[in-house]
Amino acid sequence: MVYRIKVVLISLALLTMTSLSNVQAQSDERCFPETGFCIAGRFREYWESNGGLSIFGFPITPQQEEMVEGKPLQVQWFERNRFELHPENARPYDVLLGRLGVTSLEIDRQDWTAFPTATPLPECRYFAETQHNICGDILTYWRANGLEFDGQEGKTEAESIALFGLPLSEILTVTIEGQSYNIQWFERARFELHPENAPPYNVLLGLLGSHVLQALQAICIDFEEPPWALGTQYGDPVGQVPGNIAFTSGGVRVLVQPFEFSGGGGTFNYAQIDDAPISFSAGQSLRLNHINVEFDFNTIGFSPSQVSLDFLDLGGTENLAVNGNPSFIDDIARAPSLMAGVAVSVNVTPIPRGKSGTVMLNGPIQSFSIGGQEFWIDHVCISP
Ligand SMILES: [Ca+2]
Ligand SMILES: [Ca+2]
Ligand SMILES: [Ca+2]
Repeated sequence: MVYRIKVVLISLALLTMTSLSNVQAQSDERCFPETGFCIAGRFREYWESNGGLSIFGFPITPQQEEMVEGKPLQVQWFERNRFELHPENARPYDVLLGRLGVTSLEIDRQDWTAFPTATPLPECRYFAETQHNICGDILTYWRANGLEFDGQEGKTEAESIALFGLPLSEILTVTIEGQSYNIQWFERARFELHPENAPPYNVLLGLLGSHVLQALQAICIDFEEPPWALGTQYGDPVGQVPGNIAFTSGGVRVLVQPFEFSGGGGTFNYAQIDDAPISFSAGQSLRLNHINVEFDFNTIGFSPSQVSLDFLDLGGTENLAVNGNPSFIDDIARAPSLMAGVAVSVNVTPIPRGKSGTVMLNGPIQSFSIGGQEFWIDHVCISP
């Protein structure tokens, strides 16, 4: 996982350099100060003739070569989708869109085939292929937009399907960044209902391109073999002292540090690659037993704006520090919501004997450290 992501990061850096020289050669480019990227050539024509900003969003990368299913392709990412250039295909199939609804659900570890299916509802369009309806304002928006294939005014159903794909869910109520929304998943889009807005802004498309690109650029540390052997220890039992580097992964240096008690005083025991007694993430994890681990991002080549991790807490107290700003919290669930200018949110699921959950940090993060006693962490993901 880490290896693949490093390759993507390196290739993005190289391609950014290549594309700068390409940009100067393009005469038909249209640039967007909002993101600092430009569109040109066939991608510009496609973006402009098939819905533009509301459908695809701003460009968030240059046009660049990327490996797609083992083949080098010209690709450009937008806030809401990804364009691939296929010059071997006749128009309009020389530009293909990513299936970012499906990819986004995979990244969020949601199985769309497990969403509740439905029978046909009155005044809705029902797709037997996926057993879902499209209704109301979403149906109006879905029908009004599409890829312009036939040159005739208006959108045929085939044109709408080519742009959005088939529905993968009924309308679902979900929480996005603390707000509750009614949404519906399609193969290439997430429709969001905004009844507070006047049409056509009462239906908005989710920023799936941004979400998927951020996940691809993330460095995730999962504590799996290789390189981590079950039972590997760090800290006092292997002769390490506070400030020693336990390991480096994806350029992230991870140091061992003393655990501190709420009432003062500290201890320096051990961390261990472990099979947690209760499943909470996937595979092996890192057990923290009276020790802190500090993740240092000063050598990874970008400054993270988001860090997330899974945890299992079966007792004792926790420490959490962000950018060197410590908090000797009794319980990870009571972490302050703001630390050193970084928003901290902790999602908790009660389980027998304790709790599991996720910690999410959003803001400029140079480092963070975390520790506990009967405390495990896994799937530490660091995103630009
Ligand atoms: Ca048409
Ligand atoms: Ca793991
Ligand atoms: Ca605890």
